[in-house]
Amino acid sequence: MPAQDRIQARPDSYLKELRADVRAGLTAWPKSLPPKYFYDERGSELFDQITRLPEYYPTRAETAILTQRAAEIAQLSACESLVELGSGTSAKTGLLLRALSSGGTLAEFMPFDVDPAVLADAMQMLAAQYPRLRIVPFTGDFERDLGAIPAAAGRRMIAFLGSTIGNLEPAARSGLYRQVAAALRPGDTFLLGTDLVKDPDRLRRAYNDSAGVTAEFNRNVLRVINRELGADFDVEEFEHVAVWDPVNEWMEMRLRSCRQQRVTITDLALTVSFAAGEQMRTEISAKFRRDGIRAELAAAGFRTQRFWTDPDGDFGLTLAELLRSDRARLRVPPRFGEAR
Ligand code: AVJ
Repeated sequence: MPAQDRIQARPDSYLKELRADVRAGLTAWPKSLPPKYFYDERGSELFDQITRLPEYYPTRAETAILTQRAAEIAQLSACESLVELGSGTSAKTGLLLRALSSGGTLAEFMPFDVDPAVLADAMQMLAAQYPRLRIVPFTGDFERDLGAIPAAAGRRMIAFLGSTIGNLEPAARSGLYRQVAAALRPGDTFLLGTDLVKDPDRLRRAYNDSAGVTAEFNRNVLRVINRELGADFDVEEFEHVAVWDPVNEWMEMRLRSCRQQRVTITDLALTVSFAAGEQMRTEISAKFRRDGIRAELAAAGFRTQRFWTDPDGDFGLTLAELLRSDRARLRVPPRFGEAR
């Protein structure tokens, strides 16, 4: 058996942050809730179902790119350590792991996810499939806990697939890229999956499927709050809404209150009112353009090495190399004679 350490990043920080986020979101106007709280066991299962819906193309498109490019990615990154952010069930990871393992360089895999249950499942599967790989699951919030990832001995690649980056607004995205850069050394690589701007009708269908799975997924955040914070959301009294914002170029999921209602969140000693028809934002899912991705990454010190899409041009996968050292990123002038 390989050494399989389990790192738990501040385990009760989840509840503490949930309380703070829910209080902030429900007392603001307009109300909002962060998307990361969709993913309890049921939420992760619902998302898994979403990835198989006919309308939800991103997972299939990204898988197609990875299938075609895995060997090239392995060769270009030549990494010994792979960190996957928001790894979920690690389904797509299999493609990368196979390519990186047969390339012979990979020694360590760190799946990083908010949901420990999903990690435990993935762990079991991967440990059986890759007996020589050191698997170190990491429960945490990728917006906050990347600093806790131990440094790698050799070359590292951080993968952030599925366009989960699109859940963040531009300022938060650049914060994340900087954290990713800080967990890498120059020459290390960042593999980023991004859904691309396309026909709004297709986007709206992808986020409002005919089987109603996305609606259940959206409402699941209310179930999580009911259970974790002793709230009494009447889940059926909130309706799923998905809108395309053409200015920000992102899809927005909202929950619309079907009637005037009051909700009590016992653990917060908080009661909030919803007007009939009031909409609360639960997720943004930004859609990207090639040049925008390149520019965002460049601002954090990355040089785009490759940009691939699926044959339909629906989804983008970028492999970028970290150029600048910490010293340069922190705007510390180089010492005399030091290369920049
Ligand atoms: C897992 C964040 C990439 O934004 O498309 C799916 C989540 N939301 N359907 C996305 C989601 C609605 C998904 N991500």
